[in-house]
Amino acid sequence: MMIIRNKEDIPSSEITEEKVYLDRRAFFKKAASLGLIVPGMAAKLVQASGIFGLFPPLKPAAMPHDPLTSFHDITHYNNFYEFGTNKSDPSKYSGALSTNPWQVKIDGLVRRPGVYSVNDLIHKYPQQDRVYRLRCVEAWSMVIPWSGFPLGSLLKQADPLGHAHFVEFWTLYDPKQMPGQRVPVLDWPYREGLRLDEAMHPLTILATGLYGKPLPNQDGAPIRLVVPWKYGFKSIKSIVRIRLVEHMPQTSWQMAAPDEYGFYSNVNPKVNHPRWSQATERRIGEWGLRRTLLFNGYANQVGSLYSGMNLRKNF
Ligand SMILES: Nc1nc2c(c(=O)[nH]1)N[C@H]1C(S)=C(S)[C@@H](COP(=O)(O)O)O[C@H]1N2
Ligand SMILES: [Mo]
Repeated sequence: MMIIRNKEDIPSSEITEEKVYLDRRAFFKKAASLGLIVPGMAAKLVQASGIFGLFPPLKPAAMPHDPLTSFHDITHYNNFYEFGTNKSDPSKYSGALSTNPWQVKIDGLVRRPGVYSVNDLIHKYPQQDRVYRLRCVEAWSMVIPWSGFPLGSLLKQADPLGHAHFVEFWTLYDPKQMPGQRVPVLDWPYREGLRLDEAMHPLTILATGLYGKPLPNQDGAPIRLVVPWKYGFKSIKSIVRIRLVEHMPQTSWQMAAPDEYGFYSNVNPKVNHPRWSQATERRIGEWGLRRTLLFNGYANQVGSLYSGMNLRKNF
């Protein structure tokens, strides 16, 4: 398949750090081969080396030609609590979820509410390929070749009313098919929300595939949100309802722990999770750590959405 990358993704100033990074990696590889460090130590050493200035700074999380995370990792290291809370649960237990046919309702403060089958949406809106980083709040990340279409296309079709300021999303609720919903780890169904301008932003997509294949169940089949500048939990999976509302909606993670998971949840290396740092991240499939960038590296495109806002208060 053809993978289109957004050239504006990464400022060219960051390209030069590649060699520096490779040199540092070679150093650690050598040290490891000599038995000087063991794998568990690596991340801590890399982090400490940056702090004490012994080695060049960490490679930033966003690089122009970041290798894609493997299909295997993207489909075997998942968060999808409807199928269990371990990373390996979704690949084991989501296979029985029936995703075709599947309907998505769009309603609330719109002039043209509707119910669409996912098959129709795929035909109606040209599918685009987008390589986006997905940065989980747990400080790991992946680079995923999604396919899908801008959420804004569907919202424009629904035609929001003037007092629609937020968009609310619901995952399917069906404890028979989603055994994780029999356990009250979250307030089911999983719910998420965006401000209308965030939802209309061209980077925000409804994904229906990855690696040129239909979306695997564990990644949110048949249709899921992807908001590349926000922590992964905003990117709600297996959506059945999209509702336009006037006021900021409650989200499942906010209801579970409001001091840990804010409504905005923009990737921000300066605002730590209360229990761990957000300054660095582990790229799945890589050794060591990367330095996390504001808005996951998409600041040029989305920074203006938040001008004048206090991002510590609105975390
Ligand atoms: N319905 C639903 N959507 C969800 C989740 C979930 O548990 N349920 N987990 C979120 C979290 S925490 C992350 S990091 C991403 C993970 O997406 P992936 O498994 O495709 O990498 O999905 C998000 N969407
Ligand atoms: Mo996450």
